[in-house]
Amino acid sequence: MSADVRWDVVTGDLTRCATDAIVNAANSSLLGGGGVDGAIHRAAGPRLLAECRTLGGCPTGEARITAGYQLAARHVIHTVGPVWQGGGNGEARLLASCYTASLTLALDHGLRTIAFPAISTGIYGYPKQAAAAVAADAVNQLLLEEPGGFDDIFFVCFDEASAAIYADAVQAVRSS
Ligand code: AR6
Repeated sequence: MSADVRWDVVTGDLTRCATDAIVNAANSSLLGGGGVDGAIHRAAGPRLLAECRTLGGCPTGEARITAGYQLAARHVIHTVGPVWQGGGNGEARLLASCYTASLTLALDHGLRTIAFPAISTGIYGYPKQAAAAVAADAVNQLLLEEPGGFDDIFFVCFDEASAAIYADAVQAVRSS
């Protein structure tokens, strides 16, 4: 991993992160939903939905960018995680792609501080330990390819138990 980037796992509310971008665990309509998606739309205000309507949706594993409107974050990167179906339907590849596509979009826009939620681990049912391992590996790979591309990357978990799982996964790739 590049020594230049700070990569931390924190417990808290993603909608309060004052980063260049927060990543939304959206659905393929990009028109809002429950979980962190609903919280982001509530905090950003109705102009976020208006911009999302112009995007025409987003396939699973890809990412799209909007402004952050009333959020502390300047931008929202919307990505669509896979629904957990037991692991045999390309879930890991698609989840890794969410992280890679989000960071690539951030790089394209010169965004250097990015906060991620635990994509797919809520309503979409992805087991947290498996999701954390995929997330950490995908971010680590991208950081190896783009050293110096970012200042801060945060994994923001809603509860301490999830944060411990993501922290273990980050530690595992850091020490590998
Ligand atoms: N800050 C940080 N993490 C949060 C927050 C928050 N404010 N709120 C929830 N989480 P989910 P998914 C955590 O369900 O599984 C929506 O309806 C939560 O504890 O938000 O990718 C979309 O429109 C969990 O660990 O996203 C899609 O239809 C993690 O965020 C669907 O849900 C992700 O949970 C996407 O499901």
